Amino acid sequence: MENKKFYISTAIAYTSGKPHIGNTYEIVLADAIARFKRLEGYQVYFQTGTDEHGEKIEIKATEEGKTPKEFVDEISAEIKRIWDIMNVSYDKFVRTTDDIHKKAVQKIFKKMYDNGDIYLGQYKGLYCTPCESFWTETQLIDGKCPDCGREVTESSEEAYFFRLSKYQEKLEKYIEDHPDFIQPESRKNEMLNNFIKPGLQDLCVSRTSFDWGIEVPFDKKHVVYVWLDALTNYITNIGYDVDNPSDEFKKWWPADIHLIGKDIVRFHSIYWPAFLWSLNLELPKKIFGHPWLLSNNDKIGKSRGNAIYADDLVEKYGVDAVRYYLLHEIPYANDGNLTYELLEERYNSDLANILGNLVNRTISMNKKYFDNIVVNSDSKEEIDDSLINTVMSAKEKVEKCIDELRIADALDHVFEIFRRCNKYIDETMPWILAKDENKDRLKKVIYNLLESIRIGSVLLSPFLPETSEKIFKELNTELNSYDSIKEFGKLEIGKSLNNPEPLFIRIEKSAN
Ligand code: ME8
Repeated sequence: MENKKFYISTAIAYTSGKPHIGNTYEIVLADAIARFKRLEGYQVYFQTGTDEHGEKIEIKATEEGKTPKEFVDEISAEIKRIWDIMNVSYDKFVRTTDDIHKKAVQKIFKKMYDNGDIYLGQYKGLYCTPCESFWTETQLIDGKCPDCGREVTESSEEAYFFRLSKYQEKLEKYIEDHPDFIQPESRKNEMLNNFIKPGLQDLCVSRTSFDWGIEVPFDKKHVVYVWLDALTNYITNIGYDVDNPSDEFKKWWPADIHLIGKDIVRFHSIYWPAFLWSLNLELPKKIFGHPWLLSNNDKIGKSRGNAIYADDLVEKYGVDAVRYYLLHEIPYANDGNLTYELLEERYNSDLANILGNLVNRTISMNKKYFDNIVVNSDSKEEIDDSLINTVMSAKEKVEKCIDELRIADALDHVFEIFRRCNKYIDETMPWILAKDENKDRLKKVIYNLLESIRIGSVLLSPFLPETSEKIFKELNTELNSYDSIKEFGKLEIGKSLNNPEPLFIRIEKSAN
């Protein structure tokens, strides 16, 4: 297990503005997976970052009276700040304006030109500036850009083209032979039926109409198309070099998962495989196009004015409450919804009631009955087995859900432990045991609860790391590894617990 590696990446966010809660969802989702894999003992490499070139950014910078570099420096720093606020454990935060990336992209472009996959031609088409995409007449919807619904303009320019058409059959076969390559399945079918099977045209991979991009090394009036620039981030930043790929590259590539939003599956499952084949490289193992987060059931847009930002939510509710909502409320394949009201409902019902109360009540009872010392006894009843069964079967269920990328379900299985504990308190009624001076039974019941909370907190740690940390501190234990939850009953007897502190204080009424 020690040598097993796991490379997970997110999309690199456009530095066109502050990331909204939808963009933030992706990074938190990736973080939970990365943390879980680390907990399981994998060597993990988790890469994220920013996508900084293109006409749209050049225009925005000019509007703000800044150079493109000044502009992207600010926004990239802001994106990183938000990822950090969300407690995201990335290993590398990459930028497409980094020298190492730019040089590697130039070499990649040259290699594709030398091997005949890139050639010079003439581009005529309908161009959508905000999306940086050329469209054909048939792709338009009501004469407008099919992605954003805005006007497109007729454009013609000398351009380099990538022979995408050459890879059509290979791609179709690959996707059909590797049913797990694109997930969820609905996205795979969409790619095959709507895009690949109808035919792939060669792709325009250079622009001359603006400057803010990576120069084509042998023809300086061209800059490299942003998607060729952006997609290669997954290899350039782990040391890919066309002549001499580094050991780091050999170690990590192919990536295990590219986690991206549903809108950019097309770029990752069509362009990216073809680019990689052109370089004679393996494909990533999986591309997962997650659904979107809506705000009040409407698409969130940086430009729509309905954006909710993670830092505002964290300030109000705390980082783990926001992580919980994002991880729990967005289903595997359908869009999720966010409102302040829903968030507060979840906060109160799950975090304050089910988890917070349980921990507080249990540690308080231990304080009251046993002076904060962990005790145990030989008492044993059927009800104990039922609790222990639920607790001990959770791990396998969580693992399976994580592997299937069903993160919301995984988190639900963790909460099954806490729910079962609450039920166990109702069933065993420790206060009656105390009143009846049934000390042996009381010791067992409280011990079982403390140990179940510890095991639950280990499984919870990839999702809500800060909360788990607090619980371990209250339990005064360092038993937080995956190994430590293989058996029930490891929590050390005789130790003194710390005083309980409320983990989540109920929200009475929203000010929003
Ligand atoms: O697409 N809910 O960058 P980006 C969930 N630079 N996810 C959302 C979302 C929402 N409401 N809105 C956007 C780009 N996303 C490119 C990527 S990768 C080589 C280049 C997701 O800043 C979106 O699907 O527009 C994408 O995966 C990520 O946020 C960044 O979006």
